[in-house]
Amino acid sequence: MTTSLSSLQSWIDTIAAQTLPDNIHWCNGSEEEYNLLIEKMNNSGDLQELNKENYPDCYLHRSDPSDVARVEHLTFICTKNKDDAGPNNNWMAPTEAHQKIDRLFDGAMKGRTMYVIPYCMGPIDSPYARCGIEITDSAYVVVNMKLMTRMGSLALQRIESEGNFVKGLHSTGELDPEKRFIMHFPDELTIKSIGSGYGGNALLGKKCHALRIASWQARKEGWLAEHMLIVGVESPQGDTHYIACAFPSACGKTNLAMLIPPNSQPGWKIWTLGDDIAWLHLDEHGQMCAINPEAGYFGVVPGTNAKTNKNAFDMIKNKTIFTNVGLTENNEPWWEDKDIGKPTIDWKGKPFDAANSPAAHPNSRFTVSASNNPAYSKLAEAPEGVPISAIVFGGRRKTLAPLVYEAKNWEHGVLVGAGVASETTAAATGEVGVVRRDPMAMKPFCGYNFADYWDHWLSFSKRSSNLPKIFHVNWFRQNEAGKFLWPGFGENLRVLRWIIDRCENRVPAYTTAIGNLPNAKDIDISDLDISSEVLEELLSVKNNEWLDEINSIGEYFKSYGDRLPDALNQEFIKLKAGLT
Ligand code: GTP
Ligand code: SPV
Ligand code: MN
Repeated sequence: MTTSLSSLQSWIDTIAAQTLPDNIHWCNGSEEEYNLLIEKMNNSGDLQELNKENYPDCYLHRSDPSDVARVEHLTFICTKNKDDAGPNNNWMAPTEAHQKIDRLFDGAMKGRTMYVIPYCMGPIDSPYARCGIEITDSAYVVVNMKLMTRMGSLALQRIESEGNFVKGLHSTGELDPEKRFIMHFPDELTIKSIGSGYGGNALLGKKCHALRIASWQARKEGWLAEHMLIVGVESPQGDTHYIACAFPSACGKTNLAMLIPPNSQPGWKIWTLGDDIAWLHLDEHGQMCAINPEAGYFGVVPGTNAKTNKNAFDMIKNKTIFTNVGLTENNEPWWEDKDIGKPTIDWKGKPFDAANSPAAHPNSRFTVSASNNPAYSKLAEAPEGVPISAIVFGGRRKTLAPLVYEAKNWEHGVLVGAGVASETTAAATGEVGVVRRDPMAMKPFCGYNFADYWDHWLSFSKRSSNLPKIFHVNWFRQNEAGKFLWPGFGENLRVLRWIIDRCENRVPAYTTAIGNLPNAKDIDISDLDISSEVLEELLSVKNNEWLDEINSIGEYFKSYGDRLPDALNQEFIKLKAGLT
């Protein structure tokens, strides 16, 4: 297969002449193609077939041990002006960046196959969907893209009729951290990534396209590309509210999107629309609507079990690719807190020794099609998306942030989002557990200056008078012994219910300096092993602690200088005044 689109054909020809692959494979996205590539990788050792009886069509991939997470320090936004990338991004001038990375691509695909992957982010017939082509020399990337996106002939047809697409060039190169770069050229709608085979660095449709490039396009075109799950919450009466939540990496998006209501909440149902990325638009009535640009999940494996997330646990029992998990003696995948079986082999393929390393890497992942999810919403395929009632920000905070609070209005909500901080996790290389500012959970993913991004967020209140309400949650408060105060997982439904009650004006709230909090009686804790003191603690706001927080936000905002939107600064001044 080649293409009728000459700009696409000439780009492919140029890249082939530069990278010198042995052959070129245009991906059509068929099941036969998927199966052939899986077989090829199983033969070459890139994949290992898992226990056929209990894990049919499941495979283990072990990545290079130095290549197990996103690499934020090697990720660049290459705009003409440095200030357009902002202090939130690493920047390199486009000419220099091209030169630097092109040298690494010269001859990089010698002896390899170059795969051309046409993909569509979003339902194929959605006006909000956007397409791209990823060129890669990794068959692992191809099969992951097949599970994660609408990939193949239909996407190519759409690209040919639209005439434009995001260009993504990827090679695993030498897997040498010294020769690894993930570069974005928003003006050229181009991504170049070399030296890593890991998810967010290599599956270019995901963070590189659907967040970094898309956030840039979204600003120009008046929409939002966000690191958010989308979940439908259906009440026993049968009405459904859709909620979009931005939590940083490994802070609970997949789990909340697939939540199983506990027995104490009869009649409630949860529908998954998306678990990682949402594209938000205003419709002609000013209603904010969301589509999920993805079609599958690249989820954190450790911690998944029948108690925390039975949907996910069952979903990954067939046609799943596991990356960097351990193995049991009967060749089943194993990870920390799996609760069944024992590991004998660790993620590096060595005999398991608890003293040495966990069996599964803390950032080990599953890749699975959304069609495996028993709670997958039919509306996830709706071209117009679903109406959003609430936007929820959150972070992983041992202290300070209450279980839930509501912003006073849109502008205040933008400040709540801009002020998000969270402990770092294993999803990116670097130290884990350090609190850092992660506005809107987009620190690693916003393709332009955060100051301009906040301004873009603020602009929505001029365009609509019925925007979603904005909230903040924290599932991760701990006591002095390091135990989580809130049970989390399925029980988070109780907090979603309060959020919906607020959206429907069904319950009052009490006003504090930081926003509106639930009265304790309005959070249902029936059947929970939680004392009223602990609930009080979870719902308390300590002004002196918040003053330290707000001062730290103020310091952070200073790095954006004059570009910080005045309306955000005004909200900040109001909040600070309320605390003193
Ligand atoms: P990315 O895919 O990296 O964007 O992560 P994510 O935000 O989808 O996070 P995920 O749902 O995979 O959860 C990450 C980790 O947090 C897992 O180890 C979960 O078990 C744990 N976790 C998720 N929800 C909760 C919760 O409500 N409470 C607690 N204590 N842990 C949770
Ligand atoms: C994240 O780190 O937020 C992920 C995994 O969802 S990755 O695809 O690597 O970005
Ligand atoms: Mn993510």
